Amino acid sequence: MRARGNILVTGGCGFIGTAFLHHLFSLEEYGGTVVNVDKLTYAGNPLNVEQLRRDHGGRRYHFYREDITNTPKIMEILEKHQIQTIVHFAAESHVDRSIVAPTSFIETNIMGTFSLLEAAKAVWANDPQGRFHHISTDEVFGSLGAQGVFTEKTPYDPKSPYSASKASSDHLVRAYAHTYGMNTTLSNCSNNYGPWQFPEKLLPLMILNMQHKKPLPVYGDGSNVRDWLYVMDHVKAIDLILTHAKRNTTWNIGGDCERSNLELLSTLIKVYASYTGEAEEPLRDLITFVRDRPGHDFRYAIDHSLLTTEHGWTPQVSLEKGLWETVRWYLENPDWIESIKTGAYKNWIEANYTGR
Ligand code: NAD
Ligand code: TDX
Repeated sequence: MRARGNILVTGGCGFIGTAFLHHLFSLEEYGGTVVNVDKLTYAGNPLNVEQLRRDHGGRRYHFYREDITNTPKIMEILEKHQIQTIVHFAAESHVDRSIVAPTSFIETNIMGTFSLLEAAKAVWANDPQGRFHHISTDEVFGSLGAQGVFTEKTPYDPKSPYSASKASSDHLVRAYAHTYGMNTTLSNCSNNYGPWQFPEKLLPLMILNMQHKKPLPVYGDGSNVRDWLYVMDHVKAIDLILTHAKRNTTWNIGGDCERSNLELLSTLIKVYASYTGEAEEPLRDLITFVRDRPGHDFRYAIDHSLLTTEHGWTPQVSLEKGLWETVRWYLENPDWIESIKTGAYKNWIEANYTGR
């Protein structure tokens, strides 16, 4: 087993980064230092990790409000905290935003990853153990028809500004391993869902709209297919890769849970109605078909058999159980939702984090 050592997490105030930080601090056998570097864009909410800050802040947990494109600052952090592992989540992550305003996707996803690689290359020049794990998406493989699956060998064919920027960052990571001998690993995962996801993404958006009896906007005819994975299953797979995978390897991670958007919504409505005790029919009546996303990828499907065969990982949380937990979390955390709606968490950031 490879020791994790001290870990730098980028984007730890976002959806999956938050889940990963909570996972790390739940591990009895891990006692290392964890540093969270996050620029706190609209998607980064420090309330997600406030409990970790209270319990471990200034000791095992450190936070820097910083842009990953700031190479000298990242080098300073890597040296100061003697980081042995980087887990790189930070990104612009929403496809719709990338269609409307792609610039920040190029800056963060491409230039930001380049900057991190440069910083790690410089600081780890004499340390072949330093591991750079890059978090990527199945969207780099493009769009499938009704048949077929993405394997680790599927050629890249990204279709949106988001997926093109992620594909570019994947290529940079592999190029740094090949050219400079850097110790890297990379994972391409399917659609995640669970607590802390910013409510621009399909599932939290639908849950909150159901709560307020607002229309449930389905793009096109709702036949597009995604493979859904509960976020805590994803972060366990990442940790397994950090601790067990050989250097310069790539891993697909998926949920064995392909659903069309309409099928997913139908299950969500069932779970939501059962949780709240409401009737399903009035919720179904909220479904509204809207203009399709431009260039909308039709289907993603992930073959994760390599990770299963080599390291025994499989998704543990069923869709029904995961959706139940997700509905529960969004309905039981109105303060979190309110902080986003009112922008109050941004004021809190300015009061607490500016200049630190
Ligand atoms: P998110 O949008 O919820 O969070 C992104 C985080 O990165 C935020 O906290 C934000 O403040 C931070 N960030 C953005 N730009 C930054 C910058 N320049 N410097 C420092 N921090 C910055 O995203 P997510 O859904 O948690 O996704 C995390 C990673 O996982 C991304 O790389 C994404 O491509 C990948 N991924 C996501 C999914 C999914 O379903 N959400 C699936 C597969 C892969
Ligand atoms: O209102 C909506 N209505 C709708 O029909 C929204 C927001 C989405 N959709 C559709 C589009 C997709 O087919 O639902 C599906 C899921 O949409 P998103 O939640 O926007 O996710 P997706 O575009 O599939 O990308 C997600 O998974 C892969 C993440 O946002 C990416 O960061 C990740 O890489």
